[in-house]
Amino acid sequence: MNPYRIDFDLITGFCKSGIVKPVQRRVSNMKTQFLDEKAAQKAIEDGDPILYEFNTLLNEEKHSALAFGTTIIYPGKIGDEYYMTKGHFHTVLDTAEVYYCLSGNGFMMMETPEGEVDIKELHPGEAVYVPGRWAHRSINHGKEPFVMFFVYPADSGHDYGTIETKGYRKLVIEKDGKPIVIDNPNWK
Ligand code: M6P
Ligand code: ZN
Repeated sequence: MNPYRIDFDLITGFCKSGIVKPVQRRVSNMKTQFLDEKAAQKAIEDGDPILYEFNTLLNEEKHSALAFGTTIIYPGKIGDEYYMTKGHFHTVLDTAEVYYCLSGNGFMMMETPEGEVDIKELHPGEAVYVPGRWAHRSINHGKEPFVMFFVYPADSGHDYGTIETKGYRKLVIEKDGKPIVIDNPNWK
């Protein structure tokens, strides 16, 4: 392809020129992922809020290319659990990803198939390197949208099935006004 230029806002993460349209994910798109399924059902009935949006600014989808874009996770909770992304492994498991926090703050929750778990908090100006083999989910425990720029090898692919079936080993919930990490009682 030819060299390519695209704009995005450094605070909101959206493409101001409108060339790229965001993809939105709502509670109904990941109902079974929340600990409190009744609270998830109620949120769906009460208007099915958008949990997060992402802008794929480019995905050339060929080996040796890069895909990049922005993710916006809104503030809020389902029960005591913060709004978060579905999370995924890469289909080509050993492919990495970089996330750079533009605004807001939140966590990157990561785990390997072998059961190692790591969580990194991100503030504006901080980046996290997610090595190959680590599943990754973004969680907004703040009061503002949590906005990140991401880049990964374009042929990595998204494996959602593993997380949908097994869940994450750890969850982040709010207790006494603060985020805490707990074992996921529904993990299979
Ligand atoms: C990040 C990137 C995207 C991903 C998006 C939404 O921005 O990793 O590739 O699609 O998050 O997360 P998920 O795919 O887990 O819903
Ligand atoms: Zn990824």
